[in-house]
Amino acid sequence: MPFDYAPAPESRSIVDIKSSYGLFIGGEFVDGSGSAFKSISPASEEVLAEIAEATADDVDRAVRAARQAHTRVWSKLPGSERAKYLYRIARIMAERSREFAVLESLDNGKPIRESRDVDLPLVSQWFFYYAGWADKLSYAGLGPDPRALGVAGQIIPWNFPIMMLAWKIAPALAAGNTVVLKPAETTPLTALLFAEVCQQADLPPGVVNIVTGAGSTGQALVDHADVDKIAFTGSTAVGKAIARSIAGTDKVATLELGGKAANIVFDDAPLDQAIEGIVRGIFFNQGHVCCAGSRLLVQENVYDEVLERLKRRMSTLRLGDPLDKNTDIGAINSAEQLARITALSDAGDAEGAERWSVPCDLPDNGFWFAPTIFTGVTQAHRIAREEIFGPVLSVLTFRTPSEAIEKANNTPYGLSAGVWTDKGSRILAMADRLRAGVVWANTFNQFDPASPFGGYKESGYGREGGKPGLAAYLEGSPA
Ligand code: TAP
Repeated sequence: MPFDYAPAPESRSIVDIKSSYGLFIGGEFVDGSGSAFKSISPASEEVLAEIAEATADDVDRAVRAARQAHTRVWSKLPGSERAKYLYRIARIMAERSREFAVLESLDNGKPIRESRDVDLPLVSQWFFYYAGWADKLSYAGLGPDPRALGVAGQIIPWNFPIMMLAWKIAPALAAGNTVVLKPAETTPLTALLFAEVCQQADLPPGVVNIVTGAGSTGQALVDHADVDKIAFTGSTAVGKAIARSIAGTDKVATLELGGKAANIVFDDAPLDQAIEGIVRGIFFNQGHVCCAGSRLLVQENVYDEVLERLKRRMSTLRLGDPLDKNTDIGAINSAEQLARITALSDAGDAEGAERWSVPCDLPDNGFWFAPTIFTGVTQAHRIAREEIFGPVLSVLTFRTPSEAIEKANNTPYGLSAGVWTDKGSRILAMADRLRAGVVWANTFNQFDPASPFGGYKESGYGREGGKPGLAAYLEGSPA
């Protein structure tokens, strides 16, 4: 039984949410020409702010501002000067991290424990890391005179709004590009607060531009003739549409798309740690994680023990107010995403898998889904093949390492995988045969700016993070 905890809400008074926000173009907030939309808190459905919608004309203004800033200012600065701005942003993000964490939890629904301890620390780490690269491009094996691509159009999803912004903007600026970034429609607020950070850091106007809106705003950015690169994170369907749109143009792209990762537990694994890793793998960020360990593969002879321990551990997860410091599971990001998770889970029932959910009370308002596992899942089930992007785990079994590999690789995706075993040699052998961009061993969902991240197959192409993440913003790079 979970302990009873008194509520421990983080105060939201540190955040000053304006009633309405414009677009950030050329260093200033300006009006949008489209119809304003609302951003709500998914935990309560409270309206947080009204947001301007950028039309194709507004996107054009932003791209022109970015081009001008690139030609006149940013491309002329030595790397050491660009680094100073990036270090400044990194420091401001660290100083204002509590404010950003509260705003992120309000707008996205994720627990403050995660936005405070994972997302925001990674944001400043990303800026610090790429600041360090900015003056070393010529000595890094990236060619004798590495040149920026120019203007990057960046489109990010709602699951890690400020973290995805940092993953995109830090390497682009370090490499000498200017950017136009479109946050997701449901989570624009931290990107707009970041625009204020750009002003605070005295970043030259036009180096970073933020255009808010829905898919059509993203499409206008993709279609703009003067954008040199598209960096996209989101669904495989939209990623494919973007690849089709830019085919035959000079634009380059990195696409970071969906996943259906296998988390493989061998019978010699340290089971206490493995249980923590399974929970972290699928219930972190409500399972709204492209590299989530959404397919658990357990060796048959430890299946009963793993299942029993997993259910016991899951029963201690606390679901509720994202701003409560005791909360493990926050709100689902939107009504649409909740409907998707519900529909796929219902398909699991209909196809004969067995559902078990943590017994817990769901709040009356907002969008919620109890942490759930399905057992008796076969590889043919939709819940074993399709990305659910929610707190739902499909459990399968295996007998031999070869069977584990075969099942793990039996997916159109190839973003990540996890291996839990006592044997180092087995870890290496498995990592060699798993078709996944990232393989975690005896851990899961660990991120580091120095470590490249990206997928195979329908999980996309190109890498973010590390030196490859920088090369993706330089001329002549393969991505
Ligand atoms: P997407 O529709 O792919 O959204 C990602 C970003 O692309 C958002 O900023 C979105 O804008 C924008 N966008 C939508 N249509 C576009 C278009 N035609 N051209 C250019 N940009 C466009 O993902 P979603 O709707 O947020 O989620 C759908 C599914 O995608 C989820 O269920 C999940 O399976 C998957 N997903 C994967 C990831 C990662 S990290 N791999 C992240 C999020 C979602 P709006 O948000 O404003 O529509």
